[in-house]
Amino acid sequence: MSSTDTLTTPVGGPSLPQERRLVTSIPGPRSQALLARKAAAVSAGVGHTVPIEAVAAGGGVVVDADGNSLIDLGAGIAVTTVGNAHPKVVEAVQAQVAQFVHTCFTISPYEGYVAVAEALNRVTPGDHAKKSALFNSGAEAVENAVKIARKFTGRQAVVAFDHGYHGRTNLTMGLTAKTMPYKSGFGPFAPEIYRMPLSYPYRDGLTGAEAAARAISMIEKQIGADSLAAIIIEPIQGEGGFIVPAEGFLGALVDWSRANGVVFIADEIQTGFARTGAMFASDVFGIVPDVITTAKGIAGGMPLAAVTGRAEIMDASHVGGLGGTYGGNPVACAAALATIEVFEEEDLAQRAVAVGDILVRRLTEMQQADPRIGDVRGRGAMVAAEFVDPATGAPDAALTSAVAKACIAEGVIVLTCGTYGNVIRFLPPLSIPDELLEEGLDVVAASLAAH
Ligand code: PLZ
Repeated sequence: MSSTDTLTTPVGGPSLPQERRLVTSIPGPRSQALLARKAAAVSAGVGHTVPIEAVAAGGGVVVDADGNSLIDLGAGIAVTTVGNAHPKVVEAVQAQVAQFVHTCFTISPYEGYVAVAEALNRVTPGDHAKKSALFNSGAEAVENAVKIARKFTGRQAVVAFDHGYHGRTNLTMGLTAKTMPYKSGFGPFAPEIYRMPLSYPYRDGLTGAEAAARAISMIEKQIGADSLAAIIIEPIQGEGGFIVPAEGFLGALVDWSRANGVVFIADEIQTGFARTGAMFASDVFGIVPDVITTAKGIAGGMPLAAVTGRAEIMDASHVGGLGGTYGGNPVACAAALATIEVFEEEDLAQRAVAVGDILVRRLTEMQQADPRIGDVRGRGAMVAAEFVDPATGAPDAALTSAVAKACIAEGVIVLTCGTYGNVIRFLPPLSIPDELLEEGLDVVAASLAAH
């Protein structure tokens, strides 16, 4: 018997009441029962942030099995940007499921995959000829972007950055900077990965040009452009702490890459699809990457990822060199086509700007009242607060975690991030009503004041 049998079946999507509602403490009894089963059945390595049994979600809320309705300021880590169970996505998925669910695109091609590739080639930055390939997860897209860049250049080295996050597979663990929890004990890691210092204005005090010159000088000294296949970087570091590089940093890296035949890969898996107030963060910074990796927001919650890049780079791989059983699954493609339509029809990039204005205004007010917020930063609806000891500027991970836990106990889902674990990030679904966002931020302010 499922734990929701005696509850009214919850209605998903935006028709859910848009309210914070606590009818039990969190976790309530039904959620506790599921978490006990989880502990017994699911690998201990798979953690969870919010101790609930989710049964419905939409607009700006996640509803649990006990009847609690939590304000969602995390969108499943920047995935349900158009909103959970968006009606157009649901309709497209249902229609595709009824038609066919799988052929394997590399066995019998179908239209949805090609249409998603066409859409990606159109909406990604730059007006050069582009091609795409589809995969299942962000990490898989990153792996393939590196394969593609190596094949195209005939070179092997890859540069990643401090605070970077690119996934949990072997190659992407190697690209990811932070050891706990992502890498510790899981090595050995892939060779020919070199890590360079980032631009982190709050902590390094460098201009973008200075930070880029530092990284480029190290690349030239330690690797040499003629050995370097690709530079991979998130335009704004996500898991690493929502770090916005100083003006000019990314542009200088792109220019250097282009002058040296190095493929510049923008990992827009977290920043992509309207999150930062433009379709892609590269647009916000005025850069045109050679290759871009996307996932998360691309398909309204269905698993899909992509590599999109200059046609000559994407065509360098031999036939059969790229693929996978499920990559570009028809149901995920149908969801992506509906999602991309929603982004454009509802002008969600503008909505991200409006959500970002609320986030920055409220967090800046909190910062003025409390010097333990050292920095408020972000672009669009990708905004974070960094918590520090005001006397020394040292990261305060304990405060960060206590505030985040208190928010969740009060029915507001917030996520933390950062190399030092001292950042609370805000990346709500863009379908969240303004009043609910404001109420969520009231809870954040109260939680901070109480600690
Ligand atoms: N690149 C920039 O943000 C995924 C990771 C959550 P997958 N970020 C969330 C966790 O703890 O596993 C991410 C990202 C960037 C790559 C990835 C990897 O995407 O779809 O999780 O493989």
